Amino acid sequence: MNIALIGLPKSGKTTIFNALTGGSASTEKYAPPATEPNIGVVQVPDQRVTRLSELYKPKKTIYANIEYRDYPGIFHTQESNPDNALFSDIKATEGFVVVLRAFADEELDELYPVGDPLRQLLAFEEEMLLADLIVTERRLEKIELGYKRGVKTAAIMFEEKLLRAVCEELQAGKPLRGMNLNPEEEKALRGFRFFSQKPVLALINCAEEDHGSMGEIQRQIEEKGYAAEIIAGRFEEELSKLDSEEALLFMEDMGIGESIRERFTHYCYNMLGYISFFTVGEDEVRAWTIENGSNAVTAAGKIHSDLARGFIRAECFNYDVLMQHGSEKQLREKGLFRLEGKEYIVKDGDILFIRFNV
Ligand SMILES: Nc1nc2c(ncn2[C@@H]2O[C@H](COP(=O)(O)OP(=O)(O)OP(=O)(O)O)[C@@H](O)[C@H]2O)c(=O)[nH]1
Ligand SMILES: [Mg+2]
Repeated sequence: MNIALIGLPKSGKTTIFNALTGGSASTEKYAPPATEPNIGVVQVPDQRVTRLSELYKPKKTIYANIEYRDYPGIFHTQESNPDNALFSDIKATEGFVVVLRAFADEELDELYPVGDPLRQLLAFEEEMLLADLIVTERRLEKIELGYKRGVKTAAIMFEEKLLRAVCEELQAGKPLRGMNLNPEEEKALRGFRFFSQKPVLALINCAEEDHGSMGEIQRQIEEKGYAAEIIAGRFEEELSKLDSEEALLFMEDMGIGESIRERFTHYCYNMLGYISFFTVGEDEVRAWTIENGSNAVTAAGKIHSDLARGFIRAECFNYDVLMQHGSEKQLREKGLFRLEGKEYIVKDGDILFIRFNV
């Protein structure tokens, strides 16, 4: 899973990235925009994997992980140029955490006057729409040119019609993630990796002392249809440098129940609609990530394409049931070890054994 931290300049992206990854990337106030993203991979904290590992005592325990990619402040500074190398990099990520500056800083307000968090988010979205529109219009021009040269297949005509609809949507100021697409249309658009099609979480980055009073701003953003969360970025960065007991005390003071890594894990899974399933055994206990609503074959394919190709059935039980009954042996005896076919929809916390034949 990979997630982009993006937003207008100096919104605190790198500060949050450091807090998340334990890194120490530069957050120099007057530094010009970086040219490369900071990249950090973070293990997804999951008690269930830890418990399963205690139970099965495998040689290897593998947690899921999330790659965070912290981009320099884009748009405004670099124009919405779709040829910008960073753009294609950003587009390859699965979801965007858009960091909004809600901490007061007179110098930054003067250098980068970005307005209140909701304005920042809308401005950012507008830039995404514009970048998508440029890509769409370019493609349409190419198609037109092809028509003139006699290239007019059914597939291209289908694409043209779809892109016209996309254009209309964008020109009306509507992000593409709200468009109702059938699977065929979805497939036709996938290659474009449109910005405004990505799932977005708005992250309100405020000063420590304002952490409890950002509710109204959060509500305004949610009213516009976005998921929104609040974070005190610099405070979190400082926390990440403390040992965990000390950090816990400060978190309690602030009324924060979970570490930034745990919270971000929920944010990212929710934003992307992902769930976890597990494989267990003597060799390895491992967490896997799939889209909620995926069937057993898709889950098998996550593990290895052979498992999907030769899928026969999944033997399965859920983590919670395992914990209730204590051991796999108990589950077998009580008939709770289920056999599931291809169409079975995998649930969060399922433990799967794939039977296959290739
Ligand atoms: N007061 C306060 N300052 C912050 C907070 N987060 C970031 N800053 C300051 O804002 C400035 C920019 O922070 P960065 O984390 O580098 O921001 P950025 O979004 O990565 O900046 P660019 O990558 O250049 O767009 C630094 O001087 C930070 O110390 C915060 O939560 N509170
Ligand atoms: Mg930065």
